[in-house]
Amino acid sequence: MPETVLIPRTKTQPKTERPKLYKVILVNDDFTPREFVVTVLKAEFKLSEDQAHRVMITAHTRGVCVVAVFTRDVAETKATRATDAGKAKGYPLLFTTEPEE
Ligand code: TYC
Repeated sequence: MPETVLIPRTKTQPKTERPKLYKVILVNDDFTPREFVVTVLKAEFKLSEDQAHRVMITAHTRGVCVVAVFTRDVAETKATRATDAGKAKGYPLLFTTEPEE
């Protein structure tokens, strides 16, 4: 009887897919007070006063600024909550989301 040769198989680890990330983008407008934008950035995105001020000024001068990057659900929830905070005060403040390349 021919002998059976057992070859150990190397276990292939199933690859853990990294979730796609989404940018939250702050859009400039002519009406929302600067200080209110800073307050929303600190409250919703946990930015420091300094970080929030830089992000606000960047959006103010360039039109838009990336605030932070999250998984899709978190990005959309935060963008909606931050936009709604402006809406509640009658401001056209807008946060959008966009997938990372
Ligand atoms: N441009 C606004 C002003 O001059 C301030 C502002 C900055 C508004 C950034 C929105 O995303 C924004 N009062």
